[in-house]
Amino acid sequence: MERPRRRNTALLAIVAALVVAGGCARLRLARRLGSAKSTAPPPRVDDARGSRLIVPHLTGAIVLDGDTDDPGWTSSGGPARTGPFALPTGAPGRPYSDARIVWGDGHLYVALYAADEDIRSAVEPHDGPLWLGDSFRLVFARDACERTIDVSPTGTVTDAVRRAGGSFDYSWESGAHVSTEVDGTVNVSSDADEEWAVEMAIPLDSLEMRGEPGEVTGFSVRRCDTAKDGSRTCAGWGTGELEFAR
Ligand SMILES: [Ca+2]
Ligand SMILES: [Ca+2]
Ligand SMILES: [Ca+2]
Repeated sequence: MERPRRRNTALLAIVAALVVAGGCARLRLARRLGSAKSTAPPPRVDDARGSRLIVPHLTGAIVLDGDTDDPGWTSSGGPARTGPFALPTGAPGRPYSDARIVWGDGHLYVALYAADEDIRSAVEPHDGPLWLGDSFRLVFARDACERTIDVSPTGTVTDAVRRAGGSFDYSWESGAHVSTEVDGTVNVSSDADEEWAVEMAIPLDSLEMRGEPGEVTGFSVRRCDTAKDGSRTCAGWGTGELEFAR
């Protein structure tokens, strides 16, 4: 019997980026002027420089439909690849996950893949605690600002920013366009699922990036999974850096 296949496309409005970008910019300006509080904790930025992914520029079109058969993903010189996500011990994560990344047209394009025999998605609204279910988390760290984007199998996004190690501000909006494809039945554990995937485009403006060759951002990506027996595993790539190919 053919497995049910479901696609969910959630296009999120590109809003409010300038408000938050201004916040980080203000912090940098304050530091230049010597008025930033010296008691602020050090930022969690680029604390491990051992791994750097060189991210190629887009070489073809990408349509956000959950499938990664677009020229932008498949053409020669194709995307940067994290390879299989690993556990904190360095051992390969199970179930398998990986990420592919390219940049261009003012966006960072990310394809996320998750093998999963029991897909569980937190039934939460935008900016809710998606990490209670299966989910990916992308973290971008630049200029004392850490931006996190969580995405669920059903394409819901929770995004937040924190400055200089402070608390997360969920009013920040990444403006990420997200499409997912699910091969299985979400939140039905009585059958065997296969996988889910995310295709997303993150406006570089919202990451305070200009979209120029040689630009670098701190980056990590993690996927947490709840298995059929209820056990929980998180595996990922980074903390490392992304560098836009020159
Ligand atoms: Ca596609
Ligand atoms: Ca799962
Ligand atoms: Ca948000």
